[in-house]
Amino acid sequence: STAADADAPAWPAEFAERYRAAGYWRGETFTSVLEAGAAAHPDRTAVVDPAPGRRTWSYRELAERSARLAAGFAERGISKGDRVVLQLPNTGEFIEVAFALFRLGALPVYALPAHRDTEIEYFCSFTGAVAYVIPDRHAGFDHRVLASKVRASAPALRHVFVVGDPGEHTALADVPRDPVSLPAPPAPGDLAFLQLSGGTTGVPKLIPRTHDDYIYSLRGSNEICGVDGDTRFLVVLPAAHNFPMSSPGWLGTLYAGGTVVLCPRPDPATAFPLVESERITMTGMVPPLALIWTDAAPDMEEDLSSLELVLVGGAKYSEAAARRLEPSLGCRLMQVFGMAEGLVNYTRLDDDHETVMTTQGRPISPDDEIRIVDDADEDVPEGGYGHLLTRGPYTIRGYWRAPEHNARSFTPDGFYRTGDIVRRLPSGHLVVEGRAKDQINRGGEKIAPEEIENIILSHPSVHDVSVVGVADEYLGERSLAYVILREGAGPLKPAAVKRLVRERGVAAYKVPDLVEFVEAFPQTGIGKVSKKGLRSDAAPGRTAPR
Ligand code: J2J
Repeated sequence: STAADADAPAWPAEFAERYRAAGYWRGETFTSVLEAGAAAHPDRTAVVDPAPGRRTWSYRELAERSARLAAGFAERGISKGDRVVLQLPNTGEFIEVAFALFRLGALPVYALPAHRDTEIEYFCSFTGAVAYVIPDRHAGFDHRVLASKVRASAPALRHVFVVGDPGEHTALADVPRDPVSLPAPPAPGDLAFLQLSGGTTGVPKLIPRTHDDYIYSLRGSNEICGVDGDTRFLVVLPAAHNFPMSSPGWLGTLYAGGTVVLCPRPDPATAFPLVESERITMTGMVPPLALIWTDAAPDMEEDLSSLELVLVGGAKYSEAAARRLEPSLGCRLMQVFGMAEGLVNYTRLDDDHETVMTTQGRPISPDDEIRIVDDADEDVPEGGYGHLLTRGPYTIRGYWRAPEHNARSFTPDGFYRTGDIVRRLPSGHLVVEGRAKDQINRGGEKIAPEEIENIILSHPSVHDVSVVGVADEYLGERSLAYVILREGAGPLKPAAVKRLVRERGVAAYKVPDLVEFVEAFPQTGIGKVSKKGLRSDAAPGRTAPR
């Protein structure tokens, strides 16, 4: 057993030995990587935060500032193994705070800026977080008010640190930055952070990643994508997502000694001027955003010629859309099919054009084990499609503090059940054909129907509800809530159902796009709600959405 945290199932010793012997796990940590970068190229720019006045962090500054902040956090009583919910937008503080926590061995829990009361209260109480880091206001929302509410419900929460005006909390700027002594640095097998799963259940699961395993995925990603010291990577998706963090993302770029530029909003009007002025070479995004960029580029004035590579993934990218990206943006496309639990597949720079347009890539590592199985866990014939199971040097062996769920989500021999339906080409490339898990993929944002169904069920007029994904030309899928009203209940408007979900305090992307009132759900043989039936009802003539 390798991970230092008893709450996280670790790789069995023989696997850990194999991964070390193969040179995948090299004994590095995020802290040692940053310190090595600061020693090798201290004055090179590590991070650019363009808004509202351009701020930069050299490698030396990022290392020094995050170490000082770590000392300040330590003085405030934050120590190794403590959980800290980190909810910051794409700003330099996000990266500085993350490295400060890595240095202490405290675990960032990566919340998204869109998360609201329900999610944040859950993260804080479930993880027993001791601190919560927020912006004062972001996108019209006052995070300090939410923080005050959360403090009342999460007794372990001792600190709220605010970037900006702290209100009744503590300003991050007031955390002491004196160079005081620090505890021992983290060990390579330690947990580094808790990432959020897309989720299929009422509450999201937390993904424990170690320094060793994650850094291997960064190194592999960098090699595949050609990331080096000259790379200028634009973070357009929320920095807390696994994709912009590691594929190859801001952590991959920092690992290679490149420059990370944080984009406050992903729209072309914000991002294109930054591509031009910061001479961006690489970025990654979800298919709906890639479509917006593709459509916008011909009519925009900005010079995008610095752009060499755009990664697209997180949801199925249609072949038609893929074929339009390169001519429009004047750069290469790479498809990526990844998951925060581990396995990441990329098309390769030397793949032929058709492969890049029509597949979702092949795994990073020769030791990523892939099984494609039927409902009985038997391997399907080569080339057929089935459930994707995987295990390997950077795929977790279980979620954090979730033994019952782990028994379902992992096979007894440690393969992760991805819930994706794929087929494999002779070249090893995977094509994502669909999904077997109860999840909606709304343009790359994942929604667990059960979480939203539970909220709608709490309405006194609601007898039953089923939330499903329906095909959407633009988002790939959007969400539809089928609602059965109680007999004799007064009429309910779709808007009232949406309001109920919104007012419960969940991320806006989880509010159902559509609400329909029905008499009954389609039934399967065993009398359970058939979500598959609902989906094909909702999208006549189309295959079940992915
Ligand atoms: C179809 N479905 C895809 C793709 C992910 C890189 C890229 C993406 C993620 C990510 C990531 C898909 N085509 N190209 O973490 O490092 C769906 C699958 C998968 C789930 C994982 C990364 N790329 N998906 O999206 O943890 O269903 O990670 O199992 O958010 O997204 O979601 P998530």
